[in-house]
Amino acid sequence: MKTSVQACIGLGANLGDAEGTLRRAVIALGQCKEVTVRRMSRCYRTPAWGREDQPDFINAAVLLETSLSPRALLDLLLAMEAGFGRHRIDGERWGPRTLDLDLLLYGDAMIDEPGLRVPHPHLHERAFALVPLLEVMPDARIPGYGDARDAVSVLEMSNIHPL
Ligand code: PH2
Ligand code: MG
Ligand code: MG
Repeated sequence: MKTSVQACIGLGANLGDAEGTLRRAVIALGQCKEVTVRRMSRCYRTPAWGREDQPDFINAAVLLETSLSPRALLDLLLAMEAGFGRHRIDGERWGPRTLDLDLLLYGDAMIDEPGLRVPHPHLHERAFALVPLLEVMPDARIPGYGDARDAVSVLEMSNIHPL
């Protein structure tokens, strides 16, 4: 039997039909034979973090099981972003996008390689990622940090609204 690992993906979008895009992206993920989607969180409206001169985001998270390596899963996520019309702009950080799929957690792995950092390096400071993550994985631990619940407890959450 192939070993499978639990991974968590954070989804975000703030261009076009953001909620529809997130839902279609989860369906597309589940159609990949190496991926089983176990749970999807609600979709949340969240204020833009990091760069505030852009529309609110819709964010969600999914818990999945996969036999893909972290690198292969990342490549799948990047290919899906492109398939949903995401055009990366050289040097642009935290800008508006049609779809962002971030690998938040991959089992209890800690990875720091070019283009691939797990847990996601900003996870513990982003309520828009932690709130949906905790919905699909209430006991989530962030390797190298601690409990996701502790991370979210010190963040502003009043502006994270389920749709
Ligand atoms: N993603 C970013 C930057 N800022 N803000 C919110 N609310 N949601 C996001 O998904 C998001 C963001 C970069 O990936
Ligand atoms: Mg992101
Ligand atoms: Mg990303």
